[in-house]
Amino acid sequence: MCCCSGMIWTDRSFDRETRTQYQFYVTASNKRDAASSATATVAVRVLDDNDEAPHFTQRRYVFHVPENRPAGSTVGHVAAVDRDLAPNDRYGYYVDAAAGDVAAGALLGVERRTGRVYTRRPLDREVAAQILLGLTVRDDVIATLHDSATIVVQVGDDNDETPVFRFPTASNDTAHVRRPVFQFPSVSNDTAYAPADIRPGGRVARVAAVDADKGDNAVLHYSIDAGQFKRHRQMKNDASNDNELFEPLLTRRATA
Ligand SMILES: [Ca+2]
Ligand SMILES: [Ca+2]
Ligand SMILES: [Ca+2]
Ligand SMILES: [Ca+2]
Repeated sequence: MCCCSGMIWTDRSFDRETRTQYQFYVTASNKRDAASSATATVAVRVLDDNDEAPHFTQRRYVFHVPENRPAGSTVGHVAAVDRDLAPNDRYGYYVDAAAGDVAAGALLGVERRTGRVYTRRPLDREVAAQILLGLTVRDDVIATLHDSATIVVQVGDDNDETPVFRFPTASNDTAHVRRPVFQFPSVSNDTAYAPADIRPGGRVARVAAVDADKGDNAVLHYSIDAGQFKRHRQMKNDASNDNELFEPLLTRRATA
């Protein structure tokens, strides 16, 4: 403070987000009569400048959503904080195409004002069980004031995959019993073989199917289609018959 002019100046910059007001006393006294003086209070209020970037409340958000939900379904919400005063505290959320998975922007979106993360199309767990999406939050006026975060979306399984047979297949659906052949059942890509002298209860062939779903949705149950079975000969125990005893014994059916 200049003792002659009364001018007050500062020797440092203010930061409104650190301190919004300063208060101090000033005294004016007669140069020739020090006893003649007056005191006043000076308050300095710091005005806001848009110098704060919005910051996400988390660096990484993890959301869980079932597959096959319709487009527009809510996945979760993100949030950010800008310490400036209005209107310097306004910001928007955007998908960062340069971060996250390549196709993530086609699957997920974010509402600019609310931070609601939503699906752009039904998700398919069998295509992508986890999706990484990059997000940016940016000051409405000063684009260099921004922050970024990663969204991890775990896609829950729906029982939407049907079992697929590996054996038998459409072009290969026969189990043969012949003699003389192997002494134990075996499975190849062409035919399942079993010994001709097999007894009731003996193992003839093994069918196999796979299901692309997860957990209980992929547990398979095998059954014989009784209607098809009846149209074919029953298995014989006569070892002298070296022809095929039955074909096809097994018709395809697996459920999950
Ligand atoms: Ca500020
Ligand atoms: Ca700001
Ligand atoms: Ca599924
Ligand atoms: Ca399934």
